[in-house]
Order: sequence, then C-alpha cells, then structure tokens
Amino acid sequence: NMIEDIFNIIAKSAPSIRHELSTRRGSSNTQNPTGDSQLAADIWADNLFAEKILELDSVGLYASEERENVLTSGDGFSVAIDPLDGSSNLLSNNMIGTIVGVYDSILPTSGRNLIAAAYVLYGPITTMVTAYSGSVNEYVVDQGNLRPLRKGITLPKKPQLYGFGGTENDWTPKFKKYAESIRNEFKPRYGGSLISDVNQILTYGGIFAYPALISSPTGKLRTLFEAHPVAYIIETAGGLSSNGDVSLLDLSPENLHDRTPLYVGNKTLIEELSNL
Ligand code: AHM
Ligand code: MG
Repeated sequence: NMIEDIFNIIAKSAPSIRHELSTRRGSSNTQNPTGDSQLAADIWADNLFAEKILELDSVGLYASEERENVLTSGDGFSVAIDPLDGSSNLLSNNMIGTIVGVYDSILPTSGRNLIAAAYVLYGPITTMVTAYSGSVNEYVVDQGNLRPLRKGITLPKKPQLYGFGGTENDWTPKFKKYAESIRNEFKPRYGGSLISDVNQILTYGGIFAYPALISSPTGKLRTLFEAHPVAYIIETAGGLSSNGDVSLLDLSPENLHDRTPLYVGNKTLIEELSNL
C-alpha cells in the first residue's frame, strides 16, 4: 500500500531524528519562508525527509515548512511536511513532532484533497498517529517499526483540556470572551508544540486553538503544513476543526506558506466558538 509506504518511511526516520537532535539544537542563523528562525535541526530534518520521501515512486512532489519552493520527481502524491514542529521546544527539552499531509493534487490545494495525514510525537516515548481511510490509529515507533497501540481512536466524549496560543492582549475581543467561558470548565495545558498539544486533545478531549491575533489576523500556524493535516486527523477522529468560520479542510491557500487561525477539538466546543 502506497500510503503505508509513506508512513513507514517517516517511522523509519524517527530514530535518527531523535538521535541527532542533541547535537543540532543551535541556531542556523537563517529564517524559514514564514520568518521563523531556523535551528540546525530544522534544516537537517527537512533534508533527510526530502531525500527519503522523494525516493518513493508513489510520491511526485515534496513541500516543507522549511523551504520556499516544492521539489518534484515526476507523477504521484504530494507530501507536505513540517519536519520539526515546535522546534523552539528543543532548547528547553520539551516535546516536538513531525507533521505530514499526503495530497492527491499538486500544492497548494484544498484540504479536501488530503488522502492521509500523520504525525510523530517525540515524547517520553516516540509515537505516531495516522489517519487514513476513515480511521485514526496510534503506534509506538519501536526502532523505526510501527507497533499498534490504539486502533480506531475517537475523541473522548467528555472534554477535559484547553490550550490557547498567543498572548492574551493580542487576542480579539471575541476570542477573549470565548476563552473566559472555557477557562471555568476545563484544565489549561499548553506545551508550545502543536503536535503535543493536539495529541493531548485526542487523548483527553477538549480544544486547542492558535487564534487570529490582533497583530496577525491569520494567526501563526501554516495551512498546508500544520492546519490541514491536524484538521484531517481530528475530524477523522470525530472532532471538528475551524478557522473561525469554516472547516480548516475547506481552506485552499493561495500560497504554499499561507497561515490560518486554527481551532480544533470536540464538536460541541468548536460549534460554540463558531456560533459566537
Ligand atoms: P514551528 O513548527 O516552526 O516550530 O512553529 C509552530 C509552533 C507550533 O508547534 C505551536 O503550536 C506554536 O508554534 C507555538 O507558538 P508560540 O511560541 O507562540 O506559543
Ligand atoms: Mg510547526
């Protein structure tokens, strides 16, 4: 199966990523196309994935948060990747991840053209979560091999957590009001890497948001590399995603590195937000 081949290549790369991180935490004195400063590890991981993924016959296009333009190698699926998500967490030794979206179209394109998505979480243990063909599964990555942990994951019915990015005085009045109501009911958990924050929503239920900011109306996170794959996983697990208006999967970014406000989690919580 061509999709499983892509998942397996990502899993196979996880042990070397973990191994190399300790020596690549320094700055590379460069910026990525959205203006984040890059660490040596960001560039190294991007090159590793580009090489491994384009070797697959089934993949024809590789796009990454860490490079301006796509790489192509003929016909096939398009893979969009955030090689090291939350890399600012490397210095403080908090969690980071790798995010992958597999599209049946050239990029950029609508999230409706995703046919699979996955992420690796480099936590106390390395896990991988995949969404494909209607189901979300979690694996332990054991020496590069995928060992099933949980099959057919759905969001817990009773939400427990919330995590909101950005500083409060940069939030819009509408989002501040929403945050007030959520805070009284649920526990705060914000880790600063999208993947760890989303994985705990998938595990305990709740809402994660990186909202529209006054200083940045499109928020921080990138549509193709972060929002689409996360939305695909959360929606496949029975949750909802939104940019404040429509599902993140309905967004068709004009440019590869466009950003979007991001709200994902339990259906009831995302609906409340959209009805404000
Ligand atoms: P990165 O992929 O370049 O590391 O940046 C994205 C990260 C997300 O993982 C996380 O949700 C967000 O940026 C955290 O931002 P902040 O530092 O503003 O809390
Ligand atoms: Mg990221």
